[in-house]
Amino acid sequence: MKLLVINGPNLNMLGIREPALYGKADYKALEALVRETCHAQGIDVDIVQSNHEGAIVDAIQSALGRYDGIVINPAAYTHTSIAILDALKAVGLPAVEVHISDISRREPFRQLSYPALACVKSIMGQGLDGYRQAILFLSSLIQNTSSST
Ligand code: CA2
Repeated sequence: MKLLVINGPNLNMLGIREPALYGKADYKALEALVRETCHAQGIDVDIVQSNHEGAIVDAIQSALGRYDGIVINPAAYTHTSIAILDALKAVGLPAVEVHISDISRREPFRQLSYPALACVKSIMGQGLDGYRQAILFLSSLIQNTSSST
C-alpha cells in the first residue's frame, strides 16, 4: 500500500508561532510521525508540502495510479479551494482530511471545508495525532476494499 500525505500553506511553519492552536511540535516532527506510523504498518509513504494551490492540485492529480489513498491537510485552502475539491473528485482516491486544530470551533470562515465534500473522513482537533489516525483509518479502509473485490 502506498499513501500520499499532502500539507498546505504555512504548515512548514509549525512550532514557530501559535503553539496554543497548533502545538509545539515542528514540521519535521510531523513528517517523522507520519513516516513512523507508515513504517509500523508496512505502508510506503510520500509527503509533500506546498504553499501554492496549483502545486497541491498537481500533487493530487499525480497520485492517480501511483497511490492507494491520500491524507490531506489543505490548511487555509480548506476554506477557499474548489480546485482542490475538484482534483480530489477527479482522481477518486480515498482521501482523509486532517486538521490539527478543531476548525468547527474556530472563526466562522474556517467552518466550511470544500475538500471535506470529497473525503471519506475528516479528523480535526486531535493535534498531530490526527495524521496517525488518518493513516490507520485509510489503511484499514483500503485493505477492506481490496479484500472484498
Ligand atoms: O488546523 C489545521 O490544521 C489548519 O488546517 C491549519 C491552517 C489553518 O489555516 C486552517 O484553518 C486549519 C494553518 C496552517 C499553519 O499555520 C500556521 C500559522 C502560524 C504559525 C504556524 C503555522
